[in-house]
Amino acid sequence: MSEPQRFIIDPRRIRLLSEKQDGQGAVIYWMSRDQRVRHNWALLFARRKAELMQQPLVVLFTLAPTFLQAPLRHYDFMLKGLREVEADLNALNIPFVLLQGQPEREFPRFAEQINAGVVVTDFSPMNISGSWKKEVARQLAAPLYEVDAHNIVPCWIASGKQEYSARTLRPKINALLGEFLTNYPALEPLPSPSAYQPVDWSDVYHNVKADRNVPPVEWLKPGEKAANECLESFLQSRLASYGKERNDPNAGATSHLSPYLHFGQISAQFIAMRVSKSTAPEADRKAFLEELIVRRELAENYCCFNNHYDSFEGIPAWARESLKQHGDDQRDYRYTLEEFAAAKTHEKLWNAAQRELVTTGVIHGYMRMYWAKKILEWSETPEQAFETAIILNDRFALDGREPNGYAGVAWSIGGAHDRPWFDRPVYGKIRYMNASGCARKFDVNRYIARHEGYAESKKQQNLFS
Ligand code: FO1
Repeated sequence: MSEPQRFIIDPRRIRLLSEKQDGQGAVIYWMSRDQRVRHNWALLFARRKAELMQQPLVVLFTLAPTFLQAPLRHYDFMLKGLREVEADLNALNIPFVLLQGQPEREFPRFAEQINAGVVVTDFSPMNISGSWKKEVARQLAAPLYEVDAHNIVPCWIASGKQEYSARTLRPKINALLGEFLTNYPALEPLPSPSAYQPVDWSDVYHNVKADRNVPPVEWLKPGEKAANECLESFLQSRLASYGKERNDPNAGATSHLSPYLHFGQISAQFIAMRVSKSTAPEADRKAFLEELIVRRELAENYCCFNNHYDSFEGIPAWARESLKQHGDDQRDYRYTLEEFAAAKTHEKLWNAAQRELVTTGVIHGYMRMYWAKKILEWSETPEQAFETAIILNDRFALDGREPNGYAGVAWSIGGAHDRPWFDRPVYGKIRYMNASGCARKFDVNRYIARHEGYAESKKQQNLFS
């Protein structure tokens, strides 16, 4: 095809992280956040670069020995997904290399070995990802391009600053959706297979040091193929009731897509395209797209423009002040991290939510807010509550270590993206939630019964090795 007809990637989706010129050498796609082959703008850009420069293309993943204390549950889900990535890439004659060790050390060494001319990576607003890239960009002879393959409207295009709430970000997103919510071009195969060795996966599994006390979940199959099957089943049987049932944890109305989104095993843009074209009622599609696009990009914005997204000091000043004023209020109950983790509070509803999190690796969106607010109410200090909620969410939730989780805790405990409410003990001006509020929304006894069995059926394993 002639040049003008060939697909182009919107240049606003790409930013250069180092002031270096493209060199004459291999193109590397350093895959990190978007661990998929289809619908991946970073991979499409790297493929395009390789074609324009007539250079080889290599996809590379750097497996850190530990990653923010992620346990086996997460490494298992991720590694099974990466095995599929390797197979799907090889079917396109695109080599996949997995480097084990600290990325900022191993990656530059590899790039030099193969004389990389250009390096492309995918966008993440996480601090750990930012520090890896800063160090790698400094060492590389080749330029480091970052492509936002995770968001529909690129994070830095949607807004150049931390947004106050969904109300202020929504119009900025909606004004640009028409330009960015598009179909993807196909990923062209390379003309011939490469000489790279396949990954030795048994060696990789042997070297992973992740904590085995949080075992893999059985109910959700990892990988790009399973992610797409999960999307199709959601479109067929759950989207049409999403609007009214999404706040009922008993309804099973959720998409189950957040673990796949966290590991980038499916594209939010592809999901949005499928939902927009589905025959489900307008109200249900709108409700789901609000969560998938506006709420998710609000969380990306929070992490991108607030370095303290994972701590109490990142929350709005009005909330910090208000919570500090109530720091000495009488707490009716106080629990330690271990008691929270073992679901050993006085309240059955909260314990059921914690058991859902520990056993299934997901916690229903509505319950996650309630769950976090009670940690605020029953912790010694708001700072300790914030830390406890982050530790528990990142340890057990399959979509932990993700902007949605950090922004969710910051909203529940720290009033981020929310407004001040009338003052009350312990909470100060933070919005209050209680069990009777839940009971008005759904059958709490049914929810409790569904998650009762956990504590008895399994011996209380040590949840913190
Ligand atoms: N990304 C990587 O590039 N290398 C890893 O070793 C890695 C481990 C990992 C473990 C648990 C988890 O939840 C995510 C993990 N990720 C890893 C993915 C990570 O979330 C993204 O790749 C970004 O780096 C940060 O958003």
